[in-house]
Amino acid sequence: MNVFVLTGAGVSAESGLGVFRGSGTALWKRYDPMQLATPEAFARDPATVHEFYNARRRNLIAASPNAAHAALVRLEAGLAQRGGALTLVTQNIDDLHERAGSSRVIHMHGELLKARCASCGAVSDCQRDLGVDSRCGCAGALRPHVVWFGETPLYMDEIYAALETADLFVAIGTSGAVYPAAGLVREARMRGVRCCELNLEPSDNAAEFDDRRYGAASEIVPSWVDVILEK
Ligand code: BJW
Ligand code: ZN
Repeated sequence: MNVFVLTGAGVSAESGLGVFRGSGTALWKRYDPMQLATPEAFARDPATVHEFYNARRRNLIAASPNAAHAALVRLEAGLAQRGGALTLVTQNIDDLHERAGSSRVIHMHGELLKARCASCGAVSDCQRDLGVDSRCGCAGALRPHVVWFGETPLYMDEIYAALETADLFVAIGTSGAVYPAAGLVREARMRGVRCCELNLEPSDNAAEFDDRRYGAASEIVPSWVDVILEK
């Protein structure tokens, strides 16, 4: 069986990284995304945008993967043993899937521990704070390697190709509010693929899923993986 998993901020919530939408502590309740997560905001006020991502980068470096990340590592190994495969696509810019042990993670919204040169496009590892004076070898300004509103998400061809061979589509901890990620369930359905949602509460596109399980990711992802690997 080929399983396509799409994860969102909910999978890392219990690792202390926070979510974007929802209750009072959610990032986009406290900050305006248009002032922090658009290319226009970075052009207007790069220092403020760097400050926002520097704080999140420090928080990420201090965080650890949780039981949901670990369960997806077990799923990858279990599917491989049975002649299948896992495609793990994440909207998250954290590296908690990798740190848990997932071997191939497709980061469609980029990676916080990488920087990109705004001039030559070179991508480099980045564990430190960035500022307006941070420069690439070519002297171009460095920016966080993340996908902001209005920018094209990464690896879309690879993502659509993986959907072609999927037998099961699973969305974990994502609100279904941001496209094109939120449209992947519809693409999967159009191909006749069964779709399952694992979330704390119903997402904006919950009606598009055939199966739904609600609860904390650290509990429902391990128990769902048990069921899949028993089949
Ligand atoms: C738990 C839990 C627990 C909590 N256990 N679960 C109108 C219609 C359609 C589209 C558009 C439109 N107007 C504009 C657009 C386009 C726009 C868009 O979608 N806007 C919407 C807001 C309407 N999209 C774009 O601009 C994208 N680019 C684009 O469209 O290019 C054109 C194109 C299209 C198709 C192909 C090719 C090109 C780019 C989007 C970039 C998003 N960037 C961000 C910031 C990244 C950097 C950063 O981190 O700062 O990505 S925004 C933010 O949202 C981040 C996330 O990856 C993304 C999704 O959020 P996610 O992961 O779903 O988190 P939340 O917080 O929303 O939800 C958390 C969920 O977890 C909730 O459901 C909780 O219940 C759950 N949960 N605790 C389990 N313990
Ligand atoms: Zn450069």
